[in-house]
Amino acid sequence: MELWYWPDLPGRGEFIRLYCEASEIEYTDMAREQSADALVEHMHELQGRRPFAPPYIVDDEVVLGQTPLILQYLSDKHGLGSGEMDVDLQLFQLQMDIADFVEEVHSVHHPIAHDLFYSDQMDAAFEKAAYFRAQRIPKYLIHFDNAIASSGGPFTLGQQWTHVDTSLFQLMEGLDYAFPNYMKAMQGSWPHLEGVQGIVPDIEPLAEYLASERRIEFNEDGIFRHYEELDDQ
Ligand SMILES: N[C@@H](CCC(=O)N[C@@H](CS)C(=O)NCC(=O)O)C(=O)O
Repeated sequence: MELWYWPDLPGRGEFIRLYCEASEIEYTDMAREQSADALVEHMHELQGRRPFAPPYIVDDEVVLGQTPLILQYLSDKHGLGSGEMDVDLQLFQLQMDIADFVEEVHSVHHPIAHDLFYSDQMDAAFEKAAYFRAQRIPKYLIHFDNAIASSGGPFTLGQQWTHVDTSLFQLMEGLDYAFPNYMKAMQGSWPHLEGVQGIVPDIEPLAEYLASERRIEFNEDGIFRHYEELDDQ
């Protein structure tokens, strides 16, 4: 399977990488093997009902974008779901909630336009960040915490981890990176989620990946960016 994503940032691609690594699904990280230019060229070559933006996968005849959909597809294909349609759809629903939240995280440092630099929209970002920390982070994290609690934990499906758990791990890591003061002050507010964050790295193949050079560190080109002025002061 080919994974196409920007080579120098974790971004949305990392949600796919983590799940593949944890589940030992083989993939080639195409733009990391080739280049960002190769990704742009490859996207241009895709025709018709093509993905709007990376990440996307090419798996024989299947060409799919949208992070939640890719994860659901991989889970179904490899028999890694719950085995019950209603539960798998709820996992997909949670994955879409995560995607919505990820978009909001991005819009904190890019509140006006995707194509402008952060430095061109800092004032609006400062205002947006205060609202985001006060209202949106708690609203989403309590929602995810409740989802885990309802299964009895430690994962979203009790003893069985799924793509939702690897994604929640990445989400929490990203928030810790972007808003360290806020996350420290709020520690203990979402204990089940913090539990998932602590336990996901113990999934064996994942531990190896996380310690490897293949794991891309968070940086200021990605979705989770650390700008001191956007964190609690
Ligand atoms: N909803 C999509 C969003 C995809 C997306 O926005 N990808 C970013 C990179 S993380 C991109 O390259 N966007 C280009 C654009 O929006 O013009 C998903 O969850 O995968």
